[in-house]
Amino acid sequence: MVLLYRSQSDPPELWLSELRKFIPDLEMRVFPELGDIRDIDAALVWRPQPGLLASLPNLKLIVSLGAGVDHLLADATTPPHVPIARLVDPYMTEAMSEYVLTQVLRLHRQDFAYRAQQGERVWRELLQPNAFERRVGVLGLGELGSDAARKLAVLGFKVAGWSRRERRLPGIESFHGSHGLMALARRSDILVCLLPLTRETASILDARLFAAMPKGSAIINAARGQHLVEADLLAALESGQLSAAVLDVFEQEPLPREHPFWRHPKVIVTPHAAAATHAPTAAAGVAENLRRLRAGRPLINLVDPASGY
Ligand code: NDP
Ligand code: OXD
Repeated sequence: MVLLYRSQSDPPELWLSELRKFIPDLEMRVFPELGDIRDIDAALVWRPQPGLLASLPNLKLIVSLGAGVDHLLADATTPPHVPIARLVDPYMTEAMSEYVLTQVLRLHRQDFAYRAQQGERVWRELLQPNAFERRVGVLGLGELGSDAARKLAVLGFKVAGWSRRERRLPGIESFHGSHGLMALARRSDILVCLLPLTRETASILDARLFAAMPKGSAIINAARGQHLVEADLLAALESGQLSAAVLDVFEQEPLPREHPFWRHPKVIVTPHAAAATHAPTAAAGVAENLRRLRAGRPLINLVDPASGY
């Protein structure tokens, strides 16, 4: 028996019908209707209420209904003996790459400056570098980062990426480990964050990193709000060290109405919308794990709690 806890935008009936395409006899309960909790062996969750998972005595699998699992690992009540699988959905990967390409092109083609000029009715063509003259750095070369990096390279940008372990991707300069971070920052005119939120990556977008980047460079954060030290970003924009920021995720979501990012001329805000979970495309991967659980076969997309992703 599967428990569904908060399906974000998709209604529970949609999850059930999509999952039943793969497992016709699947039974599902939707929180808060728990029924007999001893029946529940798998939970599909997004930011579950603390203590809920620990209260399920026969739980054998937790599935995050998002790619990130920081919401589960940060909760001390998440039972440590139950494996956690995360969402890996090729359509989510495509959606994130669309977001990253849109925002990199917006920065590359000086959209901020042209919008400001339009506001003043100024007709002035700006000097436009070619894509091969623009260095883009991607923090995180996992499911999302590697796809975005590859597509940016196809557009002609000079792309480099950063990962924990050494990665080799065709046409992408690779950096890894803590020593690689500053080297990547120094060569990045546009820096895209697609890291999981872990102990090592929290507050990684900070004054030290911004100071290492070329003057007038820009950042895009589509990972987690806690990657960014917001006060450091505001200071870097104020000093001109950074010229712009595109932010999809925030320390506090929804972004409070009084937050300075809303009206900042050098900041673009999107409401954690870069790559949403969609039951019709995510269900195949989730169902595969439920089938494996039933059959006692090895699970896929498992998270390593020690590394935090
Ligand atoms: P993956 O787990 O596939 O990839 C993570 C990447 O980050 C890997 O390349 C990994 O390195 C690297 N990494 C992790 N820790 C470190 C570290 N300490 N130093 C250097 N590199 C590190 O994750 P995904 O690509 O699927 O997702 C990334 C994040 O994107 C999610 O965790 C989530 O927070 C966010 N997200 C945001 C969405 C939105 O709508 N805004 C939607 C979906 C996801 P290595 O390759 O060596 O393991
Ligand atoms: C995710 C997200 O982690 O939507 O999937 O942020």
